[in-house]
Amino acid sequence: MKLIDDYKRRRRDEQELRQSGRMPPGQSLTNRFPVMMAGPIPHVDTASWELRVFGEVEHEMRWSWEAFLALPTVTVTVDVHCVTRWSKFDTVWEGVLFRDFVELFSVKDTAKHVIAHCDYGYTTNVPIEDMMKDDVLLAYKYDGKPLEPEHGFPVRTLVPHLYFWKSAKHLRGLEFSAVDKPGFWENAGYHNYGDPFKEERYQRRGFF
Ligand SMILES: Nc1nc2c(c(=O)[nH]1)N[C@H]1C(S)=C(S)[C@@H](COP(=O)(O)O)O[C@H]1N2
Ligand SMILES: [Mo]
Repeated sequence: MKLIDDYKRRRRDEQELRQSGRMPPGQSLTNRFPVMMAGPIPHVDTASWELRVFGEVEHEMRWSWEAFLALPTVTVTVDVHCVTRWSKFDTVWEGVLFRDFVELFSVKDTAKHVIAHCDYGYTTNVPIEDMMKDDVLLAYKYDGKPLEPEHGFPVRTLVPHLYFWKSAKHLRGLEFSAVDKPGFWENAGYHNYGDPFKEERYQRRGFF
């Protein structure tokens, strides 16, 4: 009967989440943690890893893993929504608050977009004002533990109010750009912004 009980509980939780307005349209609840990865899972060596900040900033900078770990962190509990229609609730992440991070190198007024650069060339673009929200992190712990390789070790961006493809795993660089640069999924027909509550899943490009 355990399976049936679990199923019933999940249906009840899901209903509650819908009624409370936390469930975006067209989504359903998962308690698992699916792995969504466009390519192979990189196994990053933190000894040679660095995070590079470049573009429209006063000081281009690089952080070694050690230097990055020395930055103050915050912990947030957030819901994440994947465009493949699963949502995961009350996920707990620890990392560097993006808004605090940018204080370290002064962003120029000309910077309007943040492009996350990852292993194997995965990129994704987010407007800079979205990155400044108070639950946007450079996250390196999930549920109190280091990120698993398949979930983005050593560091990923966490942008919970947009579809989860905007939360870039295996982060290597943050580019501050005056012009928008649609990334991997955005160029593959997904929406450029990706608000789950507006179901901004796909967009048409071109003439029609
Ligand atoms: N570097 C990188 N980051 C990525 C992806 C990817 O393929 N490569 N997939 C994105 C997508 S589509 C989703 S839904 C989430 C999934 O994160 P998870 O595998 O930890 O669930 O990561 C996003 N970040
Ligand atoms: Mo995704």
